[in-house]
Amino acid sequence: MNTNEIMSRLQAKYGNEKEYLQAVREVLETVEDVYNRHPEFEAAKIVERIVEPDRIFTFKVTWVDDNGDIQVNTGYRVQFNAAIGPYKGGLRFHPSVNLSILKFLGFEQIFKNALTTLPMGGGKGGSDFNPKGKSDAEIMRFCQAFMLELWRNIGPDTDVPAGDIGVGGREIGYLFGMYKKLAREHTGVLTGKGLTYGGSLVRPEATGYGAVYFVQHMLHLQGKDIKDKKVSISGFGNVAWGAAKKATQLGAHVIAISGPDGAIYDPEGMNDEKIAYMLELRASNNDVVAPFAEKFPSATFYPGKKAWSIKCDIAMPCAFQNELTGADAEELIKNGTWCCAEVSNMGCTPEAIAAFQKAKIMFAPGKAVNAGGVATSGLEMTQNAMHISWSAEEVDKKLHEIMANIHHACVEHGTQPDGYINYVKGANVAGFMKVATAMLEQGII
Ligand code: 2IT
Repeated sequence: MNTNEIMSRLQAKYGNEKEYLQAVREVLETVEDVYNRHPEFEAAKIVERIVEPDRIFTFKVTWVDDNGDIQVNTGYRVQFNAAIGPYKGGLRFHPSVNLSILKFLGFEQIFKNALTTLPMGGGKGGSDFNPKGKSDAEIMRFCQAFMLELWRNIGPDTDVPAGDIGVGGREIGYLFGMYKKLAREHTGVLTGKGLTYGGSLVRPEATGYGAVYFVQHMLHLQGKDIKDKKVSISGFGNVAWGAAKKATQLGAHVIAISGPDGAIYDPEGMNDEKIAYMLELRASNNDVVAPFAEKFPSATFYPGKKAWSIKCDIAMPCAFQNELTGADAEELIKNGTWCCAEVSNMGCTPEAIAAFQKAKIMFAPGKAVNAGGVATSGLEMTQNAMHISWSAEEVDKKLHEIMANIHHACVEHGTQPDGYINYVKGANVAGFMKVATAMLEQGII
């Protein structure tokens, strides 16, 4: 295969799908040399097949707001690849949601899920619905209307959605309630469920915890430890919360968080009270981080600023795709940052990744670092299928093992002749090879 040739074909067909093209290019560029050592892949047109979703559902979601006005949104589910298991991936509710974003997320999910070692294919879905400022009753009505369309296309062995930006435990509860009413089945059709109806302990924390476990492995390999390191985190949602909690538990100082309105700098770092307040802020549905500085005198709010302008050892983007640009990376490098672990999906632009790699700074991509979230969803599916529930210790132990394995796979496939570990290449090659082999063995379908 030739990445540029494939990209120009995709460009001609999907030229307006920027994020999707960006995600595909990154994977193809890094797997090209390994792929080309396998003529059987080329003969089976694995690359041409893997870049196209199996199918995409698009549907209208009509609901009534608290004023009695009718609202219309668009819902989607991208079923990208099921070579190694049922489609699996989150639902995102955010006004920016469109096909390009869901295709990039679904594509990334294929390789991330393969890295977890669990049997899950890749998928993603969501809506351009904006949860900001919506009442609880509006959220419920929207979730019910969304599921009224989606339910026919999902199932515990077909496609298992979960949360993502704008979809947390509350939304999963409303979605699950409606699914159950329509399907007349109580199954593990969604993950991220509440503990009283089939959810898994540690699932809410898993993405952030897993990310910090991954960082620990990166650091240990270089003879370092996370204790006493200064960590900057962007975002203040579920993922940022889990990362802040685990990093703080391990003795790191989380000195920055951020929101769409600006950044919080707190030289004293996080503690239990501040971490708990992150959840309160998020639950308010206002999408602002400024009140953090009103509540905690040690914290300062910088309107319109990103977390990346603050000096830190370790940067952990936990918010949005392309949130850390080339200029941000240069600023971090200038300020002495020596490790960046991408926790958001495709959180760094290609220019940012190139800058980190050029400076030989430790950098690991989202599909490896944040895989603990979907891995724990996989553990939730297993518990549901077995009709049992594991203790928090059991789940956390399995999460630890999975993150260690992912790190090992990245090192195995990404170590360069000079010793620098290209985690992007390592993650892509390890994930891709597994899916490509599964596709090959299952014939032309
Ligand atoms: O990006 C992700 O991996 C998620 N939003 C979680 C997906 C899942 O199925 O738990």
